[in-house]
Amino acid sequence: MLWFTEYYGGEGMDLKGTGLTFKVRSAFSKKTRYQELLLLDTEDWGKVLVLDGAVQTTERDEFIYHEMIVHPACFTFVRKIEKVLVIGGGDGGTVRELLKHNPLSVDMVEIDREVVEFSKKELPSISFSLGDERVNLIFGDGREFVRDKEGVYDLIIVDCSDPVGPSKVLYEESFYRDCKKALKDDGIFVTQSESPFAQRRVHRQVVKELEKVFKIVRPYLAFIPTYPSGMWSFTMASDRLDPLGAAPSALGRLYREFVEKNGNLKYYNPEIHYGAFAIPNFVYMEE
Ligand code: AG3
Repeated sequence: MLWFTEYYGGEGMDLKGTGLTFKVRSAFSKKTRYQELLLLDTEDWGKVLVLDGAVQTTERDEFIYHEMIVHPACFTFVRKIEKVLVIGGGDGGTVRELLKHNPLSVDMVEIDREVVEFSKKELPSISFSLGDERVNLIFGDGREFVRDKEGVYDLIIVDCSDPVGPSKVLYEESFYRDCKKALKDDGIFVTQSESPFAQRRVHRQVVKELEKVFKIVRPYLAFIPTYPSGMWSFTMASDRLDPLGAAPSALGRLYREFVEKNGNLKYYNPEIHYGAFAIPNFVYMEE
């Protein structure tokens, strides 16, 4: 019998002696140019994609992460979403959810081509939208890509791994500044912002850096069972649009129209939209 444990305790982790263990039917691993890629076929979670020892996505709970990194921002727009940029997101789950909002185009800049190719083959239920004609796949460095863009995007989503290895630069103030410049005036920026319980320092740092750059910064939560501690966060930032400013009646109407076209979502709904922004006291308390 084979078991895999993600051990918590690396850089940025406040938990030092805890892990999450999966019973594994089979495993495949490969070193790419950027990281170690591992695919597990597990008893409980379906296929699980692991990068450098950190669980990125599982077939059973990926819907939570991917719905929550996309829909709160998309339902904050009252106008049509035209151009979107995704940085990272190699498994394709973020693009799959984005396309439900019918943007004109999605540029996705992923550093590791092999993660995309591998996900296309092994995780089709997550990656199937990557072949859509509105999606422009760019293999390269997202940090570099945004540097010279100005006023292009309605929405930028950073779907990255922990701040170690290739993702480290995606947690810096200068990157957030370049993203703001790449956005239209009423654009929205969203990043995954780690676990407020297991990586509280990193989470707080993300929020602090974003507050230096954007007028409105709103961290929010989702429950993701296979990530460290299960308590996960995202942070939305904008100079103009506030997810809590959307009128419940208008948002409810948009949501009903959305569901008529796309069918029901599995996690996000209008109640979650407002509720997710409620943060427990300990997260921002001084020690
Ligand atoms: N990206 C965020 C994963 C972070 C998980 N961290 C960990 N297991 N230590 C997920 C990418 C999904 N598209």
